[in-house]
This record gives sequence, C-alpha cells and structure tokens, in this order.
Amino acid sequence: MNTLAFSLLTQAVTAGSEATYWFPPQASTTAADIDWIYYFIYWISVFFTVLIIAAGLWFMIKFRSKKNAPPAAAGHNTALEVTWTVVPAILCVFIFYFGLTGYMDTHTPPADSYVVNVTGVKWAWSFTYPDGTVSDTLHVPVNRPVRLVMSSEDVIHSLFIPAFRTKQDVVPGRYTEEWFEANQVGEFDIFCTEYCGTKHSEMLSKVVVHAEGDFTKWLAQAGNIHERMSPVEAGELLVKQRGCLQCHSLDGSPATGPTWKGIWGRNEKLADGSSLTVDENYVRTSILQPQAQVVAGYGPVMPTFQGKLKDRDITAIIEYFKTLK
Ligand code: HEC
Ligand SMILES: [Cu+2]
Repeated sequence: MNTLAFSLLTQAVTAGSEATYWFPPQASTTAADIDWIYYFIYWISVFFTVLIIAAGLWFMIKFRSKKNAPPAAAGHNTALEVTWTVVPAILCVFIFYFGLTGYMDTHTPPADSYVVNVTGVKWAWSFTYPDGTVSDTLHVPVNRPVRLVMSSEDVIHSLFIPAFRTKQDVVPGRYTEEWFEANQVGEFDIFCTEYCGTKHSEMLSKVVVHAEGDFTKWLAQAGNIHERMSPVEAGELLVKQRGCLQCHSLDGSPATGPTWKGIWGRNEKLADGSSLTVDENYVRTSILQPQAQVVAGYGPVMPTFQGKLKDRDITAIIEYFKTLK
C-alpha cells in the first residue's frame, strides 16, 4: 500500500486531538465522541459496501444461468433472513442511542457556562462579553463551558467552529444558542455556513482559546481601549472590530459603501440631490442613523450602530478619519 493511502487510513482509524487529513483537531470536550460515532458509521459503511459488492460479484459468477436452461426457482433461508434483519436493526438502535445522547450533550449547556453574545450581520461576526466589551474574534477561557447566545441583524447565518464540532443557525428575530468547552489553547477557525449573500465566503473569524488566567487579562485589556491608546489608534481598532471594513475600503476602491480614503472634509452628494461637507455631525449621523443621509449611488444597507458605539467611540473614529488622506 502506498504511504499516502496508508497514512489516510491510519488517521481515519486513530483520530486523536491533533488535526488529521480529514478533520481539524479535536479542541473541545465533545469533539472526540462526535468523531467516534462518525467513524463508527463510516467503518460500518465501508464494511457493508465491500461485503455486498463482493457477494454480488461472486454470485454473478457462481449462479450464472446455463444456456437455454429455465430460471431456477428461489427458495427461503430463514436463518439468513433473520440474521440480515436483526443485525442491522441492532446497529441502527446503537447508532440512534449514541446520536441522541451526543445531541443532548451538545445542546444542553452546563448551568455555570460563561455567556458570550454573538451578532451576525452581512458579513461579519461580533462578540459581546458580559462587561460590554466587543470584539470581532471570539475569545474564551480554556476548560470552561462557554454558551453563545446568538442573533442576526439581517438574514440567516450559521456559526460553525469545526475544531469544536459545533454549528448552529443564527436567525433574525430570535435567539439561538450553542455551547462548547475548549480543551486546547490556540486559535481555531470560525465560518458562516449558511449562504448569506455576496461575501458569505468572507464571513470568517477566529476563536482564541486563552490559558487559565490569560482570558481575564485579555478582557481587561480589550475593555479599556480609550485609556490604553490614542483616539486615532482606538478609532482604527474600532472600525476593524465592528466590521466596518467589510463595506468600506481604505484604499479608494469601491465596495458596498463609499471608500474612506480622503473622507474627511470631502464634498458628498446625497441621494436626495443635496450635497454637504463631511464633518463631525455628518459622521455621527451616518453611524447612528445611516438611512437619514444616504450617499448618492449607494443603497441604504448600512446597519445602525445606535447603542453599540458610544460617543467616545465615535469621537475616536472621527479622529481616525482625519488621518485617512
Ligand atoms: C453592511 C455594510 C456597511 C457596514 C458594515 C458599515 N457601513 Fe457605513 N456605509 C455603508 C453604505 C452602503 C453607505 C452609503 C449609504 C449611506 O450613506 O447610508 C455607508 C456610509 C457611511 C458613512 C458616510 C460615508 C460618506 O462617504 O459620506 C460613514 C461615515 C460610515 N458609513 C461609517 C461607518 C462606520 C464607522 C461603520 C462601522 C462602525 C460602518 N460605516 C459600517 C455600508 C456599511
Ligand atoms: Cu453569513
């Protein structure tokens, strides 16, 4: 057997906590069980596929009809028929049992879970922690159950963390939840797995699993950006974290929204035919009531950041805009 095929086969049998050719690492407490039942079904399928095709080929040869002979009458074999009914029935009950208990485990968050709120919006994720801190990557402590309470501002998205083997739709107008307990420190991918429009495939993020103690440090750091950096730096961080750059470019290239290159003091034509100069109040209104003054040539698709960006944040963004010559 060549080495690639051999290593694929051994990986498929012995999936450990490391990533394999087929799967990302098993980085949560439920991942190993999910992979176990997956491989159980997989190997049963391989076994029966080989068995049935081999038997079919063998019967074709062995029972080939003789020239001009009448077809042989088929009889019963009770022992054989009972076997091929009872064995698959037991296997199905077994798979159902493990499927159901696994489903219950992955859908029942422990009562002491750490709660993070998740918002999906075309085309970015944002994560809000109990103290009000917001980030565009999900930060969690290791070895502690985390419950995500999720909602969407527009269409249906789905938050998928392959390394944790967890996935759940994120739906407008209601909350859905998913939970996991990461058991490995590191960075893992987050995908949107519900087709949600043009940039669906770019709706990516990461989950950063912190070692014991580091998470609290990260949270304290992330929370006080205005104390820790200048307004320009804070503004730059905010527009990255809040997903503004999904729709606004910094290099003059067109996107869903107008580019921010040279935005400050620019003369802007609005959809209602009027025009104005970009100043503090215009930026503030654009962020809090985007539909009030729509720029000519663009759709009224910007979500409001009312209640999400505080005055101090908007001031920082304005200072940052002034640097985008
Ligand atoms: C879903 C896409 C989208 C996101 C996300 C988005 N915007 Fe916009 N934005 C637009 C569109 C489209 C326009 C033009 C239409 C309008 O004026 O409402 C716009 C207009 C603006 C304007 C006026 C620009 C000009 O040239 O006159 C500002 C300022 C602005 N956005 C700031 C922000 C900030 C700050 C954020 C993040 C906190 C953000 N936007 C996030 C789509 C978006
Ligand atoms: Cu999406």
